[in-house]
Amino acid sequence: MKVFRFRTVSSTQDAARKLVEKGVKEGVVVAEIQTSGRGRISRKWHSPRGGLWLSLILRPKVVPTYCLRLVLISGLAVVKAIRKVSGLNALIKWPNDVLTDGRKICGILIESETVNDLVKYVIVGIGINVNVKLEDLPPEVRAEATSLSEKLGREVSVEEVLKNLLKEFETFYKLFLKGDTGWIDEYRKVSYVLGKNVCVSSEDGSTICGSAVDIDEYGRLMLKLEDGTIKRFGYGEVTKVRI
Ligand code: BT5
Repeated sequence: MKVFRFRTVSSTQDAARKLVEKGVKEGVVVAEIQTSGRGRISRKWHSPRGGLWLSLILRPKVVPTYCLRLVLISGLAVVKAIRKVSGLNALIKWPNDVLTDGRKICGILIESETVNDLVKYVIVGIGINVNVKLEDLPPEVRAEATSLSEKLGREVSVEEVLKNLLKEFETFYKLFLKGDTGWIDEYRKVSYVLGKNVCVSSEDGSTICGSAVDIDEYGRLMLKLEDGTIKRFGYGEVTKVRI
């Protein structure tokens, strides 16, 4: 994948979109600093120097339902890359956070455009706190976040993380394009939520709690509710996790 490098951008998502408009088919945008990094539903993603801030430009010929799988394979690629370069026990908090020791070390954001029910392009944004100093994050974020350098007590090569991440991603992306869901087994093993009692908050403000029993073939989180019924979530935020 071709790498487009920038020092400072508003958001690598915006830079990627501009490249898409110029006709770039596939590639990865990497920046050292983002001045307006974003998370889901207009949340801020703090992106000081030291992090790996990137956006993948992809053009899979799929229906939008499959985009959730892309979020999940991206998380899996991040987990494998982090484990490889640091040995840390990274886990995925469905759908888009990667945690170490319960603290957020990476967030993933997917943005796409659809034409006639087919995805025209997808931009997968991945932010990893590689050498981010926690004092460079606002206090309320710092309390729940960590970075590789913070955990290891030494700096880690951002390039090394990038190289491993792209390698892992390409392997899973090939499976994704073939419709092969063999990666789900691997995903289950590194899930932070499966087997636990969790609550999922949705954008409409509702929160539903239950036991996280599995991930289905579309990447949806399956909760077993108190009355025994199974509810599937394609979107949402896991707010409470109890063993
Ligand atoms: C996410 O949203 O976690 C998606 C983050 C995606 C960031 C990447 S960086 C490259 C690309 N370009 C962008 O502009 N974005 C993508 P969400 O699940 O909504 O979580 C957002 C929340 O994470 C915030 O409200 C904070 O609480 C927390 N947060 C913000 N910055 C953080 C950081 N650097 N480390 C850990 N947590 C952070």
